[in-house]
Amino acid sequence: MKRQIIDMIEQYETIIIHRHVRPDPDAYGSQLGLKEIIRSNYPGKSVFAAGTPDPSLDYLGGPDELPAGIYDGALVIVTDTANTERIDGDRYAEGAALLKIDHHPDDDRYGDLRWVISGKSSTSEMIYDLFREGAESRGWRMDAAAARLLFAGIVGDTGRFVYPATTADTFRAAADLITRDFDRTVLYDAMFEMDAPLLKLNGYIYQNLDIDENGAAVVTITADIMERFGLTPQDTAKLVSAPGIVKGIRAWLFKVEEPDQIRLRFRSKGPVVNTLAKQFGGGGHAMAAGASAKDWEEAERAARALRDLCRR
Ligand SMILES: [Mn+2]
Repeated sequence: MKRQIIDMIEQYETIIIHRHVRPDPDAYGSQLGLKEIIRSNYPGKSVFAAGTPDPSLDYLGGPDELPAGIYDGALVIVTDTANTERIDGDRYAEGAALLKIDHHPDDDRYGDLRWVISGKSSTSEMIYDLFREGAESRGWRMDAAAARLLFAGIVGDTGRFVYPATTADTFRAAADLITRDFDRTVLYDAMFEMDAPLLKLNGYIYQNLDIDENGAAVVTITADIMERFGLTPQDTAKLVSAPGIVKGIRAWLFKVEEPDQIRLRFRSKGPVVNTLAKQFGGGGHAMAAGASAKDWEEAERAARALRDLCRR
């Protein structure tokens, strides 16, 4: 598969790389890291990063202006994005070929070619593996800028090497990346000054994930918890997809305390959850939906309904 991807990259003069909306360091790291690797090893190619800039990730770089007509005959690569609805930039299908590189479950099998390793720590680690293949078969080199990006993506998606998807291969990739000439201290400052509270909440979510034998999981985030971490209910929305990486999980519910209601966010990797959301006065997509409950009792009913749904 990696050889096939490298062949594909070599075939195209113009390559446009997309990632998901509401980006995180792995989205930026895999997108911009891959761009940097291709650009530095094939100086003749035009390589672009698509998407909306996210100021909180400026320390990693940002997307490019896309010239008119740039998609004609181009290879489009989408990194770290499980389904087409989450792709940032709606022109992703306008190229000559579409390639998906991702580590989430392959529920939305989009693209002419897909390289998906569900359960891998990060897409950035996959880009590192692709680089190794390129280094062996084509003599690819990696500069410090690319190493810094991939390292940031791995650190971000593993919660600093804590989450269970962190393997010996992840550490081997990181071990190689840190031998390249970038300043980790400066990178850490930029990464963790910004989102230390979110990382703490992320850790809290993994530790308190109430998952049953049918793969139904419930996360409860009270006002107390948010106050302890210095976060708002809106901040918690950034983490709603996080449990998707947990082994055996099929569908989950985030219950988030707001001033006058409990926000319910349903996510799924199989069971259709928007019907549940509708039962509680909300709606949304089959795999991502939301509603609100007037009190904790109603929120608990939603949790029971989710567990019932996964039992079927
Ligand atoms: Mn990721």
